[in-house]
Amino acid sequence: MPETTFTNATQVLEAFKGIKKVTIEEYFTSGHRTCQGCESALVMKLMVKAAGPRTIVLGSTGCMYVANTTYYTTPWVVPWMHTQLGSSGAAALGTAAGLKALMHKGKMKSEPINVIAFCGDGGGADMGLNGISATLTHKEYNCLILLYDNESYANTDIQLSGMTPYGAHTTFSPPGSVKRIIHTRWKKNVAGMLAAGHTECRYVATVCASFAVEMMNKVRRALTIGGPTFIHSLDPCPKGWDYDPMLSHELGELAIETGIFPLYEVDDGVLRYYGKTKAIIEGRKRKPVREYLLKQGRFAHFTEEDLAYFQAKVDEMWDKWEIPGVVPFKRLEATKAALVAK
Ligand SMILES: Cc1ncc(C[n+]2csc(CCOP(=O)(O)OP(=O)(O)O)c2C)c(N)n1
Ligand code: SF4
Repeated sequence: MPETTFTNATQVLEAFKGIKKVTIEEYFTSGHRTCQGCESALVMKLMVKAAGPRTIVLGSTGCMYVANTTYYTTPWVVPWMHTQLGSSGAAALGTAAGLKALMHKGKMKSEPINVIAFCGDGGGADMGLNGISATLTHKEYNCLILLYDNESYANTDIQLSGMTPYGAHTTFSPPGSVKRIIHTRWKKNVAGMLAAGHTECRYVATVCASFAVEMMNKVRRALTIGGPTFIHSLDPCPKGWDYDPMLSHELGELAIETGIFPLYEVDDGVLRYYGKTKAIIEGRKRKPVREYLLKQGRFAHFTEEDLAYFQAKVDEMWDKWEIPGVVPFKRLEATKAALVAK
């Protein structure tokens, strides 16, 4: 076997200390055809800017594949590959394993290369959840899976997914005069589920591009800490959520300020809340969910009763969950007392 210097090391990407320290180079540029105000496109741009040039990006089918690679045009400056709708986990793991094998055998220069696979909420939280779960158990491979969550199967015309919020109007859940609320399921808690269920995965985080530096730094941390890691990004989508594209940034902020989408990371088993979520934990009042919901046409049919139900579910997440916004179980008082007594 040829000599090799392979170490399985990751790139060391220090956190950007403020917006002025963010690098100027872009690796997701012009040439895409996403909607005006598309936050998922911004997530792609920030994600790869944070990762830098020695990065391979893989993407499952969805808006970020279709709108970004149409008729021989592409905004990607780094190597990029499309993978099947439910396959972001397998693509990430396979690519990381392939690079590792080639470098180990001396068939490729040994250097840390970032592998990032992205998926939409349909591709990641529904169809590809099993593959992501499997990947997060393979701690010997360095790869990041980023789920960009626009809360619908957007590319095929806004069908509801397991991440669509309660009551939202989608092409599969149009409100009618007889039945107003068609979609009655509550959104999955994917980041919490993956963090709690994969104890050897060293990094799971939630992000929102309205808080761009924080978002890029979480990507940098995930790639630096290594092993398979996971980030969930909430992305306002003007087409699917039905609002004026200029409100994308504001809606991202409101999702955090109302407490609907908590920002946190689980880093080597330690949970840290971020930004306005941290402020809420420390006592800041959450904004009422109606300030977020009523800016979006997909909730235009909501009555006071629907708003109250939504608010109560979010309140429950903050007031009753064992770890607010992350872990929903409640321990029995007797169990808590027994643990304290030990
Ligand atoms: C196995 C499979 N089923 C269905 C499709 C059709 N399809 C293409 S994109 C897409 C929507 C994907 O939704 P999501 O993952 O949420 O990404 P988004 O379009 O919202 O960016 C669907 C259903 C497909 N490409 N492959
Ligand atoms: S439908 Fe939504 S996610 Fe898709 S390109 Fe348009 S704004 Fe972006």
